[in-house]
Amino acid sequence: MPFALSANMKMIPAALVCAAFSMSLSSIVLAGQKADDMAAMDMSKMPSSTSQTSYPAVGVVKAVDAAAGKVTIAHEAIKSLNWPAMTMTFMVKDKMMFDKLTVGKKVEFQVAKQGTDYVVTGVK
Ligand SMILES: [Cu+2]
Repeated sequence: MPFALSANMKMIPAALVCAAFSMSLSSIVLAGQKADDMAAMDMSKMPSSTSQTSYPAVGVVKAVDAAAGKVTIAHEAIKSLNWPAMTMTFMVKDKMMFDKLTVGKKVEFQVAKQGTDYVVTGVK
């Protein structure tokens, strides 16, 4: 079935060309709107399929609580998240990362949103 779907998708531009010669302008606009709806549907699927997106960040480790799996980092602005620079506490995904999270150290790290929490998913 996926093959049949992709075959149909490839045929749409050809159909639109035919429509341009043989159909009214309103039919072409309608076809365009259908294409927009499909694009919007694809967009709405993105948050769930990319919920593990990691955002790169840089900051200085301020405090470590390995037992609780948390680290406090004074991070620089994270443009991809629209965050200003601030000091905040993150959950740490893998306790192995505490090897690299030393108080006072400047680290490059990755942040991902998990539920309502922001989690450090990687440290360089
Ligand atoms: Cu922050």
